Amino acid sequence: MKYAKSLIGAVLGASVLLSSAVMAENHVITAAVTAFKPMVIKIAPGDTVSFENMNGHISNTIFTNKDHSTSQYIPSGAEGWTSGMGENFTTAPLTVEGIYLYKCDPHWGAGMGGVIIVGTPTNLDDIEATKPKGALKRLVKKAKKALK
Ligand SMILES: [Cu+2]
Repeated sequence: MKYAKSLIGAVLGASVLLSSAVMAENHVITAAVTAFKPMVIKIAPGDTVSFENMNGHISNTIFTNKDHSTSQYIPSGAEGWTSGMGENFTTAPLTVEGIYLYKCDPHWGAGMGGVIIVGTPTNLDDIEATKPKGALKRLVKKAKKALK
């Protein structure tokens, strides 16, 4: 009986692992001239995001401030990314829930950036507390609109 119980446990455990692996999705964002499409996506924790048509573009979560310091607008405990120039890039599974802002360095002046919302937007208040300006402010506005 003890053996049967542990066997059932093992089978259940394996099926939970399997279903979460099967359920993780990959979402595609396409670079188009000076925009990422779609600009805002909502995904589930554990999903991945692929950037395509990236010739001439970068996907980067590291933002440079006026004083040359850097900021990331991602949930605490999450890992950001910087793709290579022109690289069709796929993120690691985004497991930490919250809002991830990223931009394209060569076209950030034209406002080329995007928003990935993973599960619950845990860090929206943190991002707003930084009083984002310009293109960054626009990204936050788009994120809030998507959350309504
Ligand atoms: Cu670009």
